[in-house]
Amino acid sequence: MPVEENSNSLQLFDPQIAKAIEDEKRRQQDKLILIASENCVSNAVLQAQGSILTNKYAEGYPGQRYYGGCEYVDTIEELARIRATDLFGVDHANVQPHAGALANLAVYVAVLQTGDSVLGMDRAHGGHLTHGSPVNISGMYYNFYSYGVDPDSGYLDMEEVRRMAKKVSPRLIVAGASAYSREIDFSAFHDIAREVGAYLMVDMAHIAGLIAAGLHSNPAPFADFITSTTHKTLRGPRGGLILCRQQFARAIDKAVFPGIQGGPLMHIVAAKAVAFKEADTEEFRLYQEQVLKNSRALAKEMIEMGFELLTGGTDNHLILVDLRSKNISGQEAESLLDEVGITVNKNAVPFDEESALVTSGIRLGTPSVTSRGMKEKEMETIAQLINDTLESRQDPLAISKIKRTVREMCADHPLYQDIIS
Ligand code: DSN
Repeated sequence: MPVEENSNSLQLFDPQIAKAIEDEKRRQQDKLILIASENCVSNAVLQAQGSILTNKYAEGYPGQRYYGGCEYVDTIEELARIRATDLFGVDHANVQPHAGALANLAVYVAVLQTGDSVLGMDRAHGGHLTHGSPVNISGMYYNFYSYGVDPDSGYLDMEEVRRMAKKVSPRLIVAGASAYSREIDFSAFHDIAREVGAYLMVDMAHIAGLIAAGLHSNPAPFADFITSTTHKTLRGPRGGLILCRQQFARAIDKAVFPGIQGGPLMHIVAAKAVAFKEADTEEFRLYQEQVLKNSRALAKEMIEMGFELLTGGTDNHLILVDLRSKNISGQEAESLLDEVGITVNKNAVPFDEESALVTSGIRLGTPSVTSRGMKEKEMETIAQLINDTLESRQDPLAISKIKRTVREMCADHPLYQDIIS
């Protein structure tokens, strides 16, 4: 059978996978996705990502490949690199990392020796798995120490960062978080790194879209290395990105390939290029402004409903809710909320006494619902629905009513035009 004929018939050839994709599409349409690291991409990004570029091997870099026939993928990768460097104002971009975790690993491989000291944010305080968790390769191969947030305010404690940096003399300091709702002071991190003679890496994965839109300070003037994913606030395809000063370009490129990866995923690189182009538009800037407005509106309403938020609010796209005063675990809240159609993730709060699988908090983010066109009014309703769900968990009638309201809100804000509710 000609490949085209075969590949046009997913439904006929593999109905199980076709059905699972349709079911997932329906799930995304019918639920309010408040997972702070998720978003929904444009049709242009989807088109590039689902293209025939998946057929091409292109180990190496534009102009220096290990395979023939790379003239068009060279164009694509060059466009992606130029757009990324222009967007964030940096010298060099490597657009090949398959994921944020691999972008981080590539920086470690480029600048560290096994056993070197590194200072990163405590995962239990909002840091990331790849910032030195003992179960991750970062924590296994390097000697990670951690800094955390102030126990009273919940804000990053820069004096603690300085104290730790002086104590452990790290070769690298990692700034950036996956569950921290306040602006990060990259200039202060830079000063501390210089004081102790360390490199500074900023993992901007969560806030990359806000930075691209000029709504969060840009780490470019301060960091030696910037890593990111491309699929969170940046709203591109699932993947990673490294930005750096020119002096580190060669070391970073070598660390990505042949250091830790083989062939790049050229369909993803093309989709990244599309996303960088989208991020350079006025429409994207307005979208990010709305992400922030929505996050603040959600925070305000949650506080009015009696929820405790870490740091008492937010400067970015996410909020962290401490559920200890509500007498419910993060795990139970996640499951109850998903049941009514509100998808969140349980999240440890700083100084949490529960295990990582139970936790005392939930993390809520606004990128995905904002991509669907929801605004402050909908955020107020969502806060009310979250409160009602947790308060009425024993009341099947109230729960049915909440489910109906969620469905109606989702139907009013279609995810993609071809999904008709
Ligand atoms: N797992 C992502 C998050 O949810 O924040 C980070 O990689």
